[in-house]
Amino acid sequence: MIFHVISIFPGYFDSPLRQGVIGRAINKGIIKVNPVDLRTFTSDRHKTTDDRPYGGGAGMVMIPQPIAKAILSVKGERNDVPVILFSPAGIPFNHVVASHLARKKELILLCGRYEGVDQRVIERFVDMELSIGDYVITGGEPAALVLIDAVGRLIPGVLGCNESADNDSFATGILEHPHYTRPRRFMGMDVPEVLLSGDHKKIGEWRRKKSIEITLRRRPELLDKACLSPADIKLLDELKRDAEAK
Ligand code: 4H3
Repeated sequence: MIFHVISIFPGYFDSPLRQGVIGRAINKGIIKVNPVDLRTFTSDRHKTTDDRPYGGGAGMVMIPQPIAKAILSVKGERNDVPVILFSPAGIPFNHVVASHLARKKELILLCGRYEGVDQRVIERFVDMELSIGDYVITGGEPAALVLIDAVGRLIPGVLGCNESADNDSFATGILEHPHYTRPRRFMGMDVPEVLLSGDHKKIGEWRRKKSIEITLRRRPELLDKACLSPADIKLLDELKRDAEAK
């Protein structure tokens, strides 16, 4: 999979993409990130990418021509490379969106700066506006990194089989159970006994219970859409009853 990233700061992506699981996937050639320097598509000697907003007001707006040229140069003759813009006004980026995007062969990620990009670029070229959360950041670049990581790790071969995405929060529809490793006792706190028992049926049940418990407490709205077994629903009813009793 190829992520083309259009930005005025193409160097922004260098170090983060050399690290960890995603760095390894790039080295192995499973995914590729192609930073596209927006300034190479400008046509004045100052390499201008922004201008003052029509209608007045604070801040600058990204001018349309270099963005259009950059997108067209990446697309070439192809008509099937989705263009994604990061914006607080986008649809929420989540696991469902990530897993759809993980099926594409190439994506073009457009990173805005300043107040944003000229609306006509969005109308003509952008297929999807995505938001990574309800806050404003100074440019789309961190959002592009979030998308590359979240989508990249879903691509076959990126995670080893010991790090499979199948049990992730959101793949299962609920939050993950807590994790423990050595030492058995840390600052007076013991690892829950059941995890030392070697009884994998009991361990599985305990983890499922903890997952449902933490989801009920922190993100109850996730339970409405989660895929729950009859045993899960019984557990959930008990937890709700306990909570009311208190
Ligand atoms: C995306 C982009 C927040 C998000 C963003 C988000 C800067 C877009 C500028 C850049 C515009 C102002 N902020 N929540 N900021 O995903 O180009 O909106």
